[in-house]
Amino acid sequence: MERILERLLAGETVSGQAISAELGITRAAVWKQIEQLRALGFVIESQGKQGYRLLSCPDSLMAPVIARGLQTRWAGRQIVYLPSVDSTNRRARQLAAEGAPHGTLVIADEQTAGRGRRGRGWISPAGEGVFMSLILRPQSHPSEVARLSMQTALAVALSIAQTTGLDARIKWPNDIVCGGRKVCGMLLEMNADEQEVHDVVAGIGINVHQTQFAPEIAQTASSLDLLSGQRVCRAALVRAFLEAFERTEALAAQGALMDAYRARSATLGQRVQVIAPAGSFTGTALEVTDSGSLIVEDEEGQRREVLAADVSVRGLMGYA
Ligand code: BT5
Repeated sequence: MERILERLLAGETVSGQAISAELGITRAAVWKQIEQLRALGFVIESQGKQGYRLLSCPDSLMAPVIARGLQTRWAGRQIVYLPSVDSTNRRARQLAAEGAPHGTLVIADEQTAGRGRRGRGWISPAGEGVFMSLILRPQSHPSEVARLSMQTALAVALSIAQTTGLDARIKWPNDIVCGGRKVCGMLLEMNADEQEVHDVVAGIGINVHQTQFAPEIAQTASSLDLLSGQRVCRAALVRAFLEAFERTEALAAQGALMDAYRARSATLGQRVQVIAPAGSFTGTALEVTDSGSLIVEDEEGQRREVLAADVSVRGLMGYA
């Protein structure tokens, strides 16, 4: 179906006969796939002998729709689209273990067991969000992987801002907030030994079309449609993310990543409450270190290093 869609997206009228010859399938099979695309919301005109022509696309995440006009060198050059999956991170880790190349994107319309950090879940209703995992094969030592987490967060914030006009900000360590609400969570998982990183899977869940939320997140979550007052195109958002990710790599190479990150941070420079198993304290968030931890100056003027794994950080003005 993706091959036919690719041909139709090229904008030409394609004859059933040409497709059947090209793909080595019968004309009846071509017709069946055209019907399947129509059932997914693609409006396809039949022009008798001349063939088929695509008139309009639904809000689809199928690979050829995302790939149309994508301006990247490596990010998302291979896209694995799944209508439904348990977790794109789990699937991406499997594909990475099987040798999937750097930049492969795994994306789904629905997750049945979306994962958050530390055994928490990510609510992933069908057709309402973007659930994706980017496979990265960095040439770096495990200690440098924190940089990828900053790059991912910055790229998501930039792509949301570009696509919707919203002031998307990074809430350390792994959320994107708009208007004080969580619209995105990220989960980076790494496969490494002491010397070498084999691969990193950057998992990203973005709330796009939701108008209702489960009670446990109703006070903290929102969606891009609700906040922007427009229907956001998911494929355009994904393209913007992939393009922004490559830009963040250039920023990192120029030593300019931290400044760009700081400019998009909801946390740095703010008064925060650090909630840790060893006790809570309030202070001012000063910086994120190269290893990804947060430096907070407490009430006594002491600089304290806060590791992402152990704590929850809340702004004093509510969730963000
Ligand atoms: C995260 O964890 O925020 C990371 C979420 C990563 C999800 C992506 S989707 C694609 C990829 N494949 C996966 O399986 N995962 C990644 P954490 O900081 O632990 O936050 C989880 C908490 O956020 C939950 O316990 C809920 O309270 C809340 N939550 C769950 N679903 C949400 C949603 N859709 N919107 C806002 N908050 C949500």
